[in-house]
Order: sequence, then structure tokens, then C-alpha cells
Amino acid sequence: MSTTFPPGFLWGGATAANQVEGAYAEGGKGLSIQDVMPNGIMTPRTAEPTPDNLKLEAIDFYHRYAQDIELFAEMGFSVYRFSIAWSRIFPNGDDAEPNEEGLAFYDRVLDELERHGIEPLITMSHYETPLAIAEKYDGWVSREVIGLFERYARVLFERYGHRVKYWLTFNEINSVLHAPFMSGGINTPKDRLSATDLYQAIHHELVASASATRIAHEIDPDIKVGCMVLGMPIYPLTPDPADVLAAMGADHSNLMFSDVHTRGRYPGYALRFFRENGIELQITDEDRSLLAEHTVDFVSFSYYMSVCETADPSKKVAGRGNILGGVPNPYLPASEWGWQIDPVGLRLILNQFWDRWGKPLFIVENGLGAKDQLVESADAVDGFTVLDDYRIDYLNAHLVQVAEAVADGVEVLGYTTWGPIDLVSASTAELSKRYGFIYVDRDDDGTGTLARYRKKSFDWYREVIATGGASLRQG
Ligand code: BGP
Repeated sequence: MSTTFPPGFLWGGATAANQVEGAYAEGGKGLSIQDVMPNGIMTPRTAEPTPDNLKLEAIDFYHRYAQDIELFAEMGFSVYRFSIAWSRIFPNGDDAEPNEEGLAFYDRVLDELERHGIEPLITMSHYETPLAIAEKYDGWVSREVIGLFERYARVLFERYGHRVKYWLTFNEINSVLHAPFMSGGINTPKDRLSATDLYQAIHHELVASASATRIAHEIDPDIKVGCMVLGMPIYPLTPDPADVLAAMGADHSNLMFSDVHTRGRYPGYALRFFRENGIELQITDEDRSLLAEHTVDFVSFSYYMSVCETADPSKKVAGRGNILGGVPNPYLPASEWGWQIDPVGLRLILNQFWDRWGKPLFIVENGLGAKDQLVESADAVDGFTVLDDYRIDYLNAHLVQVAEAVADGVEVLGYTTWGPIDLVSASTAELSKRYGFIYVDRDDDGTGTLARYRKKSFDWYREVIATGGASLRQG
């Protein structure tokens, strides 16, 4: 067993604007798709924001960022991943000029991080496309959105590029296959969306990502732009070669994204899939050269769980709470939301990605969503705490596997836990699905003081960071 992490390894946490900021109509912000998604990914959008949408206020990071960053600093974070709300910068997505008030907000966030010596890692688009882009352009289905994203990217790199080294283009880009509205801003309901339009939208995102990489490197060659994928090992349910093949096929549907991001062209299996499914993409020569010449500097991914795949339709039961689909694994326990817990899968996927792409990897999300109980405690600095040993066990077990992958020779830049502070869930829009080291007093019915409390895991993570992983429990 090894718990050695490379020198300069970045430790921290990750959030997304729509899940923490709130202030959905302040500072000149336009509406984003999240403002009309009160119930998460699997339910239809509403016509306009409704009061039951917890994201409208979220945890009020917009006003409390300084206090929250202070707490991250207390844990010793060397990196904080957050996203910029595109609709704060371009309220309608296609405005001629950016919104200065929105830009100034992120200046202030960056000032605060700088003050604490925390490196920012920015996601440019984390499930929060401006609503107007969804309604007017059908999101990424339209080629015009590439130009809108380029304009947005240029503004961000020019404004912040000198102080932000690490950038991610699209959060969990492969999730568009399952959540086209949330992930791709595609307003056409999923059951009416053609495969050609879906893959054309994906193509536009891939081109826009390459184009953003080009712009970043032109502005400052030291900027590092990464892609971001939902990472999930897909095991064959049995050793039957038909199951192994089914698992390979399911894996390909996700790997295609980073294959293009890192290699600059569509792999043969994707071309075959397009051919056999009547998908005819509009790909220009300029698209081809952008993809080929501006591949990503690193690959980042989220990791929560693994799944199985089978060729046998009678065994194809969907796992509960599972975003990308797949069959449950009989060997693994699950979280309260049915996400199957598999620390070894993280080592496997780190090895797979490193062997396949040879690019540095960044684990930018990992964590356990659980129901927490705030209890009074005389020893706690805040008078109350959460005894979240289950979260400590989860994170400890995953970090041990990261160290194993490092020992396997995988280059890992850093690790940010998902939701270092409780936030609104992306899939279910609940606050009771808590991930944080910091408890936020807000409930699913919107009540609560929004006060922050350090959980037991807060001290645990501080110790892990302070010892560079040496304090991790083995076994
Ligand atoms: C990822 C998203 C995050 C985050 C996380 C946890 O898919 O990138 O935005 O929310 O999953 O998921 P959930 O909030 O559904 O528990």
C-alpha cells in the first residue's frame, strides 16, 4: 500500500456556480437553464423560475464567498475548482458586450483565493448555459453557439488568464447523451431529439472546446486547458464475451469525447456508429483542423461510481440514481441514492485514461452524497457538528486508490472533492444530498439560516492535506 502523492499535488474541492451562488437575478445576471430546472435532470423544465427552485438562492455563495473561501483555506486547500456562470457574463448569451458587474464578481472571488494562496481551477460551462441560448438557438444544436462560446472564452482568458492557469471547457461533456437540456442547453425534449442533432451538438461543443484552447494559448501559452468527462468504469456483468463486448460498446460511447479532445479526430468506432445509425454530421475543414491542432493539455474527470453492462436484455435493470445508466454490480454497496461505491474503480479508470491518452489527469469531483445530522457538540468550534464517518471512509478509501494509481506511474495533477461545502444537487435538486466538509443550514423546503458548521470530515481533510496524504488510513 502506498500513500505517496507527487510534489506539487493540488488538494482542494469543487463547486458549480448554479449549485452554490444563488443571486440568480442579481448583478445583471441573465437566466440560465438551471433557473428553470427546479427538480433536477430527469424532470421537464418550467416556463420561468419558480419559488421551489433551491438554486435561485442556493447557499448564497454570491454574498458569502469570502467566508467560504476562508474555511477552504483553513482546511489547507491549494486549489479550488469553481465555475463561472456564463449568464453572469453574457446575460442573453449573444450580447455584444460582456456584463461588467458579472466579471467584477469573479475578480473578487479570485482576489480572495489569491489572498489565501489557493490556485483557481475554472470550469467555463458547468450545466448552466444561458437560457436564451437554449430557447433561441436550441443550445449546442446550432453552429452559431460556437461563436458565442468563443466570444465568452476570449473575454474570460483576457480578463483572468494572467491569474488563472487551469481551465476546463465543458463539465461532464459526455452527460449530454443522457441530459441534453442540462448538459447541452438543448431545448428540444429528449424524446423528440434526433440522433443527428444530438451528435451535431456534441460536435459543436468539441469544436468550441478546441477553439477555446486555441484562444487561451494565443493569449498566454502557459494557460492549461483541460476537458472534463464523467468518469465511470463499465464492467461486463459476466465474463461472457457478449457481455464484455457490450461493456466495450458502452465505454466507447463515453470515451469518444476525450478521444476527440486528446487525439484531435473521431475514432473509427465512432465513425462506424455514425454510419450504421444514419448520422450525417456537418464537419467542415476548419473544424477538422481546429480539432487536430488544439488538443487539450490535460484530462479531468468526475468519479463517483462504476456500473456493469450486459448483452442479456433480461438482466438489464437500471441502477437507481445512476446518471449514465448501466446495470448494478452485485459485489458493491451503494449510497443512499443508489450510487455504487467502488474505490478500486478509481484506480482502474486512472490507469485506463493514462494508458489511453498519456495526458496528465486531474480528479475534479469525487465524494459521497449523504443525509447528515447536525448535532450539538461542546468540542466543536461552532457548537454543532456532523459526525460523518461514512464520508471520511468513502474519501479515505478513494484517496488510497489514487495513491495506488500514482504508484502505478499515472500522472495525477490533483484532487478536488465534490461539494466541499453542502450545495444543491445537480441530479435531484435537493439540499439534503450533502457532500460537504461544511454543513449549510438549509433544507429541501428552503428554510434555514444558511449558517455554516464544520463537520468531523473538515478536520480529517485538513489533516490529510497537511500530511500530504500520510495520515490516510490503510486497508
Ligand atoms: C456531477 C456534476 C456536479 C455534481 C455531482 C454530484 O455529475 O458535475 O454538478 O452535482 O455530479 O451529483 P448530484 O449533485 O446529482 O449528487
